[in-house]
Amino acid sequence: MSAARQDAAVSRPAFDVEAVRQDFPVLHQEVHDRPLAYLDNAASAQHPVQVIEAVAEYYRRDHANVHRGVHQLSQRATAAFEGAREKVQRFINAASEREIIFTRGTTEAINLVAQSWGRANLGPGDEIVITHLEHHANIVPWQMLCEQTGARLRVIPMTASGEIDLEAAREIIGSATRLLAFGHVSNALGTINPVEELVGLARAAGALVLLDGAQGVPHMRVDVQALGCDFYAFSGHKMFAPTGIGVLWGREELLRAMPPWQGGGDMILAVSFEQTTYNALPWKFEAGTPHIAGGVGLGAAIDYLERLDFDAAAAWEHELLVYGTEVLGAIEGLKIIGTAPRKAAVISFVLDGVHPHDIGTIVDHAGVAIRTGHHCAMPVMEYYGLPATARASFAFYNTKAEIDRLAAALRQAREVFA
Ligand code: 7TS
Repeated sequence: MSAARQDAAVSRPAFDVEAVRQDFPVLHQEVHDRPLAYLDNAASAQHPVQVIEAVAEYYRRDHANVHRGVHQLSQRATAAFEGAREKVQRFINAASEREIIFTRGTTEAINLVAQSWGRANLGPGDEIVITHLEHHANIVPWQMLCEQTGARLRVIPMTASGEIDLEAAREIIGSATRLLAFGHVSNALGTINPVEELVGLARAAGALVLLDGAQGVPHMRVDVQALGCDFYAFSGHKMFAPTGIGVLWGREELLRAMPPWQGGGDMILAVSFEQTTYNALPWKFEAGTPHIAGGVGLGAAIDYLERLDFDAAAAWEHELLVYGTEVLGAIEGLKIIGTAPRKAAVISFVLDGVHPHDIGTIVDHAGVAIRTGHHCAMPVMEYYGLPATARASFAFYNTKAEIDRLAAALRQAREVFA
């Protein structure tokens, strides 16, 4: 969220977190006889009852295969699934619903671009540029593509605060760069990356830009046209929708020119053994029966977010970040990893003398769910010389009391291992 937007949000009425929590049934339970504090939202967020009900209603009443039946149920399922596509289009301000490709998630969306656009367009002498901060989903598909095409992968280094080194970016992005791919927000550290500057560098070099938006969409309003990128990938399950559904947005003229990457039903207009004619956008990239209920759930999640005061929710998340940084930072022996000035509500940390996995187990016994490990960003861990970190990641339904409980459990962990 931009500073201006945050300022605007501050003047709004306070965010009613207790009311919002009532929408999320999963939060109201005990684990290990303690109330659950769910602080692992960067891995996967929870679902409001509105999403759960929309999916249940779809299965109770409307389920059939899409795009093929003239019967009532198939028509309803198609309307619900295609309706969700329109909601996504409006939510991210895409120019048309033809630009919204449903995928299994961010990972599949990035692989689609690598295998379709990449294989058709790259060869020896071409460079793909990523950054040191990437999730494995924005590293490995490009390594595979480089092996297949002879293109070269280059990596913009990071700085000690967990930011992309822009000086180095200026040197690395150049006339050989065909694609710059980077995360909107780092999942391991929470850094909000400088999209405008990086898009500017790529544009000046004549390169395309893919943004991995897995951690962007849940935390800030995304307008793909304003961002100026060419592809934007994200996952439903990090934005309160089901797993197994995600989105690749791409500029229509690019998608139109790209070959399909998987063949099968639904992605064709006509098939004979001599020749196949592919379907129009977006179905050209959606071979096989899609995750219809997931699409319905994603649409319901967007409806939910649009009814919520999203700016107030984002301001609350920011308040949680500031509070958590203060409270956790005050714990003796605790070091926060990732201290960029612009961060989403993610706090990665290590605790002197306690392995992150032990931290995870101890806080779990206090009812607090956090993630520990390399967060599928092994190069980031390697940069800091760490095998793993513990990571608390907040959603707008989290509270300061939950952060206090995490802090208390961490103090206890220190004592146990002292
Ligand atoms: N990119 C980023 C920035 C991510 O955070 C993740 C998942 C992905 C890509 C892959 O998304 P998927 O839905 O296709 O799996 N990140 C995490 C995480 O931080 N902890 O668990 C999954």
